[in-house]
Amino acid sequence: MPRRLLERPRSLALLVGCQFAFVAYFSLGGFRSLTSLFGRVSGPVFDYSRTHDVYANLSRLLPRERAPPDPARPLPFCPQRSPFLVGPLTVTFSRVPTLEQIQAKNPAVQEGGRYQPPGCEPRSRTAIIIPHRNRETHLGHLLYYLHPFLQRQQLQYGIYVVHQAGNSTFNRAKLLNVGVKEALKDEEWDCLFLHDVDLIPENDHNLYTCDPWNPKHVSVAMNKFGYSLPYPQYFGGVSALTPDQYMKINGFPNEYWGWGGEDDDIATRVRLAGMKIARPPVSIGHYKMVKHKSDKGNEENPHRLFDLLIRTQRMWTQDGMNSLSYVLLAKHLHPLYTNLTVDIGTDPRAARRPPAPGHEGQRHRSSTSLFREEMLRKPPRDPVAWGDRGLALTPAPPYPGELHRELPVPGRPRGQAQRYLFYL
Ligand code: UD2
Ligand code: MN
Repeated sequence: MPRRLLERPRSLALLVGCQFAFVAYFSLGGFRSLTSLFGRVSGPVFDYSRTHDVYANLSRLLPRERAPPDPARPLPFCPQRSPFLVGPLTVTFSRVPTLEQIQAKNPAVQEGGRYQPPGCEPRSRTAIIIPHRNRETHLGHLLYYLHPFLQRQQLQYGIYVVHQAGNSTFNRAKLLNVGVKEALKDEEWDCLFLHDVDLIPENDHNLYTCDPWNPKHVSVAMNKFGYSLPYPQYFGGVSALTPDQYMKINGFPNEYWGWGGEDDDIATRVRLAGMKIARPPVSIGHYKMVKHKSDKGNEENPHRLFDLLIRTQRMWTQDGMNSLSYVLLAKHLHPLYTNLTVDIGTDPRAARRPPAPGHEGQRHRSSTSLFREEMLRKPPRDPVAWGDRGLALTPAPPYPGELHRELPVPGRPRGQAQRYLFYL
């Protein structure tokens, strides 16, 4: 019977086909690898119902009594995989820690928010760059979680907060360019993490290191989007580039004032510079966003879709690091971070609007000189003085339901549907 089967050409072809499929299936690593071929990298499985304290066993990381380092004998490299990782982390926003409390819990962090693992040579020197204005509470949460998170990963790191001075329209991408430029003056960082102030990583296997070949989009699974990627080109939240990759895309655009569009521009730059977007598996890139309303001074950018994004193709080589101009008003080494207060100018499109009453006589002066005068009259809120205000122990913030998983609906309706349409 089998012999007769094999004699029929159709059965034989079927048999060979099955065999081929079988071999292909296993050589590709079974079902999981097949799905990853189609872009659905789920990665290792974690149980997020069993989370760990981000400070658990942190004292094991403290330097032990030992002989002073011998410069002739270099330290061994830190292990490929830090032995201090615990996986899913408990993240809650029920109380805002004071800066003093965070400092006390992180005795190994040095001035300027710097850290270096004791006893081994780190595998990455990572600068975390945070665009900021008027989000002191969020910054308190982020510092509380980020410091022990990074120490667990045995990285050398520094945290930079780039504070936009004044009240003119916010410009996230330009602040990030400033942060990169200033951070690279301090140190030869291997990796630049561009980090929203309100996103807290929920798994310490999400390594704050760069992909050597491609810019990495890191916040792939946020509670805000039901722990999945909202659309394939999405690049918002947290991303990581080596300085080389950053320069290859000419940095981020400087011309996106107000909310939205700049992240899509960056994704397009990556493609135009001949690179791809790398991502950690969805099961690792978990983030919790502190719930917030939209900010005054960061209203949705009305030009973001048509005027600006469509011009990316032409403009990305001209608008970016090579056209960046700003005035650094102050640099302060705070115990938990380096604060850069910066005048990045104002939206030129806003300047074309009729002047506000009472400013007619000043029209001939540049917005920057006016801005500087305003700054000198009323110095920017100094985050160093938060100790007894913004970050002091507070009434529990009003984030009802914050511990619950959100529905896979964008947190805010503004523009999300349009964002989808742009890429469809
Ligand atoms: C989304 C993206 C963000 C960016 C933005 C559009 C997520 C998680 N993040 O954020 O990366 O693309 O859309 O511009 O999808 N900020 C201040 N003060 C302000 C305004 C903004 O500090 O007054 C900073 C802060 O770091 C904040 C970030 O800018 O996290 C993004 O602004 P957002 O949080 O208001 O916008 P969101 O959550 O829609
Ligand atoms: Mn946000």
